Amino acid sequence: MNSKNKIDKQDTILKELKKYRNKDFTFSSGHILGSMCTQPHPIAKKMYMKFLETNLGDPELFPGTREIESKFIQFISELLNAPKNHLGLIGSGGTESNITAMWLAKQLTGKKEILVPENAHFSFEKIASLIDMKLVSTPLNDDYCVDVNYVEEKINNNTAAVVGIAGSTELGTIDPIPKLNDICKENNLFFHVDAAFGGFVIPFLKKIGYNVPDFDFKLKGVSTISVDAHKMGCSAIPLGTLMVRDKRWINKISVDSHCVSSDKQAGLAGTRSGGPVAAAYAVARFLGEEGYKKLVKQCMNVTNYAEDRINEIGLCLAVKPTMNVIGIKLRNPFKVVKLLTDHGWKVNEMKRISCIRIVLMPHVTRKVVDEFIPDLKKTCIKAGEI
Ligand code: 0PR
Repeated sequence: MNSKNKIDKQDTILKELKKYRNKDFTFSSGHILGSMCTQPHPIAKKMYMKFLETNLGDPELFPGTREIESKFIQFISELLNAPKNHLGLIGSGGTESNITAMWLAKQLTGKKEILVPENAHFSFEKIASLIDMKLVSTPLNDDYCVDVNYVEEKINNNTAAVVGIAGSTELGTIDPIPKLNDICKENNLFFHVDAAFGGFVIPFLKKIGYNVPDFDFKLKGVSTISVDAHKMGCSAIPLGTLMVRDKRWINKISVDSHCVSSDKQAGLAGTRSGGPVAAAYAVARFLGEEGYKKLVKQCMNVTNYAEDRINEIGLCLAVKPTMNVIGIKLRNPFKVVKLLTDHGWKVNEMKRISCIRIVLMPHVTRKVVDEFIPDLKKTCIKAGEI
């Protein structure tokens, strides 16, 4: 093929793909209101491209990228007050981190029951079937946080792990992690904190003066924590981190890796791109503590503004927001979601709690809220909600 033909062919393919891409919603439009992701920071986009060919599954080929990975893990370890002996595993997101954490708990304890709050992400359902563990669901209180009395009651000799959620998928609520920590310490249990969403919010909420509970390794009973940079870390998909308190535990989920340059490989993935890792590290370096504090503050201001506007039109929130997630209680959320989609807005239905969820990610500004509220009102009147 000559070069003119090559260019023509590329143009044709590009046009074809663009046609499909144009069917997508975009974060930049502001119309995605229900997603826990956002537009990647500009530096993330640049770095992702630069590291496209790197493979962290073969670290000797890419020692520089491996160093970036270590530096990013160091950043997360400081964010979460990890002890010196910690270890970080980078994967594709909260699902992979939760699977890995429960796999580790099963291997360390030889037991199979996981005490999981009713508000846990559905990734735990995958774990149950994938690695043959049994989920024991623990009920919530009126504040949509787990009832620790039930957790205590359900602990038994088969318990492999207790899970607490720091930033729930549906409402952004934080379970009473310090109390769960005490229970786990007392009973010598593996304690996993799912902070896939909250990990990049709670530390900064604390730093700007919000009264939120401790959720990290400062609590000595916390064994592992999931935190995702592709959510409030504002980096590119896919980037999840599982932080492990004691690096010696990792042998339990490692295998000999005969054909790549490392002796052993831990975790689920083999070949994995350094692109998202370079992107996440670049964002962390660029924003730093001050940048994330500013971002979280901005998201909370928009959340509080949206909360007032939603109340003004006569709708009720499931619970006062702890972070930048709002749940609006509705009789028929499915209908409202459908009508809002007709108006070009994407919000998510939270089936378990009869809500629609709005996540005030950085791309959701006050201006977006001002445009959304009249449509929400119209829609809810039509659906008979107000
Ligand atoms: N843990 C928690 C607390 C979560 O909220 C999520 C995802 C996960 C684990 C799983 O993370 P991954 O999806 O990265 O594996 N929560 C969002 C949800 O299910 C994910 C999401 C993101 C959904 C963007 C929609 C969307 O547009 O709602």
